[in-house]
Amino acid sequence: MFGLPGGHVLSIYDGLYEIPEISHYLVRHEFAAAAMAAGYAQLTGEPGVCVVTAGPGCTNMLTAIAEAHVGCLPMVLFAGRGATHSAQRGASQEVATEQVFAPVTKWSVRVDRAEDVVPVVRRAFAEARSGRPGPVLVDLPRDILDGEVEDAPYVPATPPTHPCGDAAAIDAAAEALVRAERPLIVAGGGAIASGASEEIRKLAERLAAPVLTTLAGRGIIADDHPLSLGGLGAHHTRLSQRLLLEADVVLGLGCRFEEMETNWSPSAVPSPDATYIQVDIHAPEIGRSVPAQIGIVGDVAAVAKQLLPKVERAAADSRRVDDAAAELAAIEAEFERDADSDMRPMHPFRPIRALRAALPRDAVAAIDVGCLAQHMAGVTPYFRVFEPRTLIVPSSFYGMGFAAAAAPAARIAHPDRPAVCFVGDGSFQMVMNVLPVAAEYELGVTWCVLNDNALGSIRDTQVHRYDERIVDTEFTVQPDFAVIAQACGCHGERVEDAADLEGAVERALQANEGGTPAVLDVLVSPERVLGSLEHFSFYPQELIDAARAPERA
Ligand SMILES: Cc1ncc(C[n+]2csc(CCOP(=O)(O)OP(=O)(O)O)c2C)c(N)n1
Ligand SMILES: [Mg+2]
Repeated sequence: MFGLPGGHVLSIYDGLYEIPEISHYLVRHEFAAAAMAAGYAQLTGEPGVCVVTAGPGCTNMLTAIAEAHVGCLPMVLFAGRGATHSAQRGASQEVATEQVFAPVTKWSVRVDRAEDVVPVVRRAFAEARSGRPGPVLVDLPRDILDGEVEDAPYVPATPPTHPCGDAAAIDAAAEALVRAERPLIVAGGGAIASGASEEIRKLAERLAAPVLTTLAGRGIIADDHPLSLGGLGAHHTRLSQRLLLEADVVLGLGCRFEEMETNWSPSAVPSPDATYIQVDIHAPEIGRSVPAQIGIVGDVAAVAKQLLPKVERAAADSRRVDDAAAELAAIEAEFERDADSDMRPMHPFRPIRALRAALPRDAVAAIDVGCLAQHMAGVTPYFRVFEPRTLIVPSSFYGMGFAAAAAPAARIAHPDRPAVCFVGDGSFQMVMNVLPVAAEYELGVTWCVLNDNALGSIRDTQVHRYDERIVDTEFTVQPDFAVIAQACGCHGERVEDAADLEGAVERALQANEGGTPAVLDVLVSPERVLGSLEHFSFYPQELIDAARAPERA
């Protein structure tokens, strides 16, 4: 449970006094409570829970809740509010929070009778986890919280079901896949939510189909599996882009092809000539972004299990995979070359490579927004991800600081695994108040701040689209992040020289092992990768063409 008390919810906190089995993490800003709860949900699949007070305590969570809503992360949020008898009279901290949160939650409910508290809470957990998961807000007036209810036996919330797909649609999909010459699987956050790792790997192997993952889908197949071949949109490589455009049958598993991934531009979505099979647990999602020829409403793992015996006869052609391996190796070699360069400030690939090398396969990574963090650490093969539920990422809401504020939850979800967060200097400054929280609870994570002294993604657009007319995207005063870290009880180091990187990473991870969080403030150059340029429609075509020029390849 993550939260920060206020007068309206003291009854809940008083209850916690007697229930030591419930761990409560006190944050310094409610945004971090919601971000950590969402991060916990992303890493475990179980609802993250928040307790916040009325009005501002509740609205402070809004941005992180919207992120969880867009990212389909289960959460239950308990918020206080004024007593029922003072409603509508302008009482202190009264605002219609159940309405404020309605568009960004699966269910937003105000409880007006003490007898309803227990059934509503039970339903809140069922609702948060069922079907397409999401956040639920339970608004609790102060007098209801102070009231008495009759003791009732504990009845757990009904666990989620895993619906199968329609039999005729499954047959049609299997037939298309068996006939396909160049099948492709695209897996997203829905595949992670359904725990479909094993089934997707088997399907891919049986079909010899490359697997592309959205950012939220990363880890569904290990990035060193020969069929794990990259991402989409801002996270694509020339290989993954080619595979997507050449595919004759695309099997989309819990992915949306939404704007952040594709801009819905013809160069980034399945070819209109391809057969697109879309599997999603949420019926209105079918065909929403890209028209699907075959839509299957169901749980990804359940549907994949239905498909598996029916694609037994698929003629697996491994030549495509061998070619892809050679192309991936070439991309990897370019990455190594950039990471090796002795440019100063250093190339951002350098710290990304150093951290991956120092971390075990099952380490947790949180990847924040911005060019340097998300568009670099988010791309295979620059930062490889090997297991599902080892990644905290924003969804298409794309709020700065979400992953950085959520990062300490990594050590709560997976206490025995190291955790790193890649974050831009602009985004980190939005949420630095999470440092004392991590220190207080000995949540040993490392924030690697990729510091280009700018809101680089936006500055970059001013350079390329607005004729270098830079307005308010560079910082004149930049805090010393290492000193701030130390002042908050964390380990902190600034790294200016690439030669110092390995030592600094080692010291940070060592501090983490002892429960001390760490900040590495790494001064990096404002580099961009081809994928991130090409993705955004606002870059001029000449620039994209230049970046694609053969000398880069
Ligand atoms: C809350 C929020 N405000 C503004 C934006 C728009 N935005 C996207 S990336 C970015 C710059 C991020 O800067 P930084 O964290 O330093 O990363 P960089 O792009 O420099 O790598 C901004 C302002 C956003 N996504 N979220
Ligand atoms: Mg920056």
